[in-house]
Amino acid sequence: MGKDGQSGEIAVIGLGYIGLPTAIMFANAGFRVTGYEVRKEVVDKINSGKAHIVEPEIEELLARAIESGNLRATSDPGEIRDKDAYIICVQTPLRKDKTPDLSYLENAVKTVAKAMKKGSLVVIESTVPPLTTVKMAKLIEELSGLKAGEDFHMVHAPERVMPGRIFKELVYNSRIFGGITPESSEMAEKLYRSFVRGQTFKTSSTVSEVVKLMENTFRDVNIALANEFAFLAHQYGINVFEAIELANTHPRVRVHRPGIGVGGHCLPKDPHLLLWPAREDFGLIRLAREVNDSMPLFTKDLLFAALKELNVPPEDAVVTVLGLAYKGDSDDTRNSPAKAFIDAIRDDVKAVKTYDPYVGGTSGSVEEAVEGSDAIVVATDHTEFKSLNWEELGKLMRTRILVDGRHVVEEPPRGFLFKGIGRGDC
Ligand code: SAJ
Repeated sequence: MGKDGQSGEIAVIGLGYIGLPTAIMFANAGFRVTGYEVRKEVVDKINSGKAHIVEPEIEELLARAIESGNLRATSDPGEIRDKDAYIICVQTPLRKDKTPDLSYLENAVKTVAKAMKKGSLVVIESTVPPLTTVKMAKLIEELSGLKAGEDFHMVHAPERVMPGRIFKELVYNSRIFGGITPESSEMAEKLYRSFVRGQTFKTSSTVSEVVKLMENTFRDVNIALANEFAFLAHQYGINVFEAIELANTHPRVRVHRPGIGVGGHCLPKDPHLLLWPAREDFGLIRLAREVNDSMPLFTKDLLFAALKELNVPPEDAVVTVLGLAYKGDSDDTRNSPAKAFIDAIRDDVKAVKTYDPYVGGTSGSVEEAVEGSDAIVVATDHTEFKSLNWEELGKLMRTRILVDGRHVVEEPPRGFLFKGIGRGDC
């Protein structure tokens, strides 16, 4: 690493949603970056200047990084030897039993241990259970013979970016550098300030791991609270969104949004990571996960109540689901509540049709998707769905049921039997 910490050679391990944008930022900041990725087709695509993920600004920023010669991708671990810094951005998914699968991380750490040199800085950006970074430092000591904190430096530096705003948030979000030693934190902070303009904070690796998990657990628990407020709105015959809007006029209240569920690769997983190494369990965090995971079934109940009210036998019903992505204006369907909802109704209805403008393999248009349908269920808050002409679409349907799982409808459309999560007033 150059003396200013602003030049040198970096290897980024894992070129996914986080790794590729991070590699691009370091390359365009002047570092020579080698992106290591096991998926050969991804390597080839990146080296041709094409991104394999959808994200605003990525095409031009990747082209600049490749054309400058500062970024190239490889699947050959021999090409990431003796780098000044290694940035690990691999997935840490849950197994079916909700325990973390750290195999991707361990494989990445083993690859780094064999490639690194004395003095290398190793950064784990992946979201990991508390105490993982120190464990990985011990693994590197065993494999490399190097001494943690003396012969190499190690840091947990979690990302906080929101898909759709990744490049802005990589620059302007504040960042935390949790080192196994203060010197490690210092080195990482200097390295990232080559492109980070937000505030930077230094702490221990375990505090950093817990902070990242707290952020998403805080969000998941607050979404569960909003979902319980929605259940209460049905008990009291009120519109929960009107109540939330008024509650949020309080200077210190920020009630989240109720909906068909919590998807993505983070919120459904991170509370489990936070609890995993704990010696005892805690009720609130796990219960919040259960509440959020129950929302697709609550939406199914709304749909079946509507079918019953209009005497449509479920086994005769054709249901159109608008939206497969886990969140609005995204193409990402990982852990999508829409898929959980479809799985929950598939065997009980005659047919399910889908339309998502961002996701392939669905109907070509919303009209085609609703043609002859008995019910529309909105499962994603894509901007496009907020301005649909429901009365016009209703003319194409056999029965006019509309179930709003993402609060895209304010006024129930004329001629429809309308049900919405939290719409106890309808
Ligand atoms: N959701 C609700 N109600 C809400 C907010 C979200 O039902 O009020 C749902 C969304 O529809 C979606 C899921 O929750 O299905 C997750 O939504 P999200 O907006 O949290 O999106 P993520 O998971 O892509 O991003 C989160 C962010 N974390 C926080 O806002 C604390 C992001 O900053 C993190 O970087 C990201 O997780 C991550 O990678 O950890």
